[in-house]
Amino acid sequence: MPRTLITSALPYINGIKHLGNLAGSQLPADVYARFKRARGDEVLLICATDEHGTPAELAAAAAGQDVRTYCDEQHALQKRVGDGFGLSWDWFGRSSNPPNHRLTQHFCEALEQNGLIEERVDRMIYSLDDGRFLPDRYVEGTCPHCAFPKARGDQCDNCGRLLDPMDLIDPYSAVSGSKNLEVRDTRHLYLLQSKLADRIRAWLDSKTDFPALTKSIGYKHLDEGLIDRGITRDLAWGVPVMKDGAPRPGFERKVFYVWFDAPIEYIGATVEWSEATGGNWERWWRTDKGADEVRYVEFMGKDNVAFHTVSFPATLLGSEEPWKSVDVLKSFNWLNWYGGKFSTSGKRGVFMDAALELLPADYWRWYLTANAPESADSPFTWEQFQNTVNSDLANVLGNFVNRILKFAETRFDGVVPAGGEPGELETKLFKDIAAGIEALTASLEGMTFRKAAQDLRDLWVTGNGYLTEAAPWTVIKTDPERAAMIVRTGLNLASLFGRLSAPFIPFTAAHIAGAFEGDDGAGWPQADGAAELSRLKLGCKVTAPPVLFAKIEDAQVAEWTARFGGGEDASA
Ligand code: B3M
Ligand code: ZN
Repeated sequence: MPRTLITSALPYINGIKHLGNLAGSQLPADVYARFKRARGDEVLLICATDEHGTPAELAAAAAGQDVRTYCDEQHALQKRVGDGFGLSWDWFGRSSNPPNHRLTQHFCEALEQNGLIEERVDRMIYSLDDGRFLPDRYVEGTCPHCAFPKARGDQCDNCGRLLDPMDLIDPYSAVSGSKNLEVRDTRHLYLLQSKLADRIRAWLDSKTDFPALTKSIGYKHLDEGLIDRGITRDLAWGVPVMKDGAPRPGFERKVFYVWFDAPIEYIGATVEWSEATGGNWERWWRTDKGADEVRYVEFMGKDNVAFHTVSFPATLLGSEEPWKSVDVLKSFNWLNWYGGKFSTSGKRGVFMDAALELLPADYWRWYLTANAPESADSPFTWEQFQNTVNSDLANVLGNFVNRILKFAETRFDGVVPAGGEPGELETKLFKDIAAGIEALTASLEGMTFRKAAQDLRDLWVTGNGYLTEAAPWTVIKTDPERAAMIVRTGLNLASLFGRLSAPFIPFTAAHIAGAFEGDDGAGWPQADGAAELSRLKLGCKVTAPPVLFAKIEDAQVAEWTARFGGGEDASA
């Protein structure tokens, strides 16, 4: 059985994610995982909260909580919302858990043994008013590359460049706003990435299945020249820096940098899963223990790609140990909020918890997959959301399923009827459906999600067209045998649509499967129309499900626009 390991960007702990985060990482990971499971792969879908670093400390301070309590609560919250969206994680771990601590310390040790770690004395920004160093996001200022006035110490949100806090022009403390800063000496561990540049490039060259966007980001960073990277910070919350089983002298009040330990949590979370379920994490991660047979796929927004094509490979390669690395890294552009950006800090846009209060998960899942920001940034608008939901889900899929099941209930005693033989219309339908299944399967295998949604929608449209043309409600008056044939085909189409739709809209797919007695909706259909459209047992009981999708009314759009904002903040 093929084995597929699937991960996504690990959501930061500092608050519920917005729909833009979901669209480019956790949702496609789940769609792909559900598809691969249906195809019979052994799948491990791993996610976790990324809990260390300055964002966690700052958010906890803002919430008036100690960091651990804050992280406990936020982790539970993110888990609940993820479950609500149907994200079918095999494990949702925490980077603050012991396995990640152990692994992070282990990697540093291995890197040091290989001559890739050096202690250096750094000049770092110290805030006299805050009485502390200001690493990463603790300091903000003007970006030296694009002059954006609110660049964070680790990265500029405007131009995407990775920064060193010392690069910022006119820096100020993110905690207090104080500009009363000075530069002080502090000792840190450096990972000598410069020594690994050639190996990382060769590694990236070897990743022939990486999409163009991913490769271009990786090469851009390599071409800019790899500099050695500080992997420790003057912070209290994080993975302690150890040496020979004891706190490393001089590093007692320091921890590893969040971006050093966060990707290691992919492995850490798998260890957590192992410990909790009796699984075997090594056969997913150690190529000497069977992981060479794993296909590892991951999903993330473009801002995270450099860390996964350069920094994390540096950790894995530099360890000289047989770790599995990613085979396909599918990256996404931005889903924008109208013309501007979703923003966690600016609270602009719809967040996952609020979305679920408005409408069931499948409405969002469908929209976000059908409009995935794959080839370019793409905007979320309420109007487009309404349009997509109403035309695809309510008018096409929902209407089809309801129409055929109601008709079978009222005119065929609520069973799959026997009688009749396929005619010309069915022969054509079988061919179209086979071609459609083949296209959809290829799109999902290729992780082109917009195209996959388009393929699925085309299949629904084909089914609707067939039913309209075959018109069983007219035929039944003159030719009941023929009507039975059409209804049987229509019911099989509905059941087929349930299975094909399951990766995208799993809750709805379960409702559809529930309409057919003895149908578990599992498995992935073959590209064989005749076979797939005669699957249901003759005489099997069918029950029309409640209306699958309610149309979104203009009044709702008006209300949501007023509540969440829309076009008016396009330039914000
Ligand atoms: N937590 C970034 C983010 O939430 C980061 C991803 C980590 S992946 C190891 O956008
Ligand atoms: Zn910038």
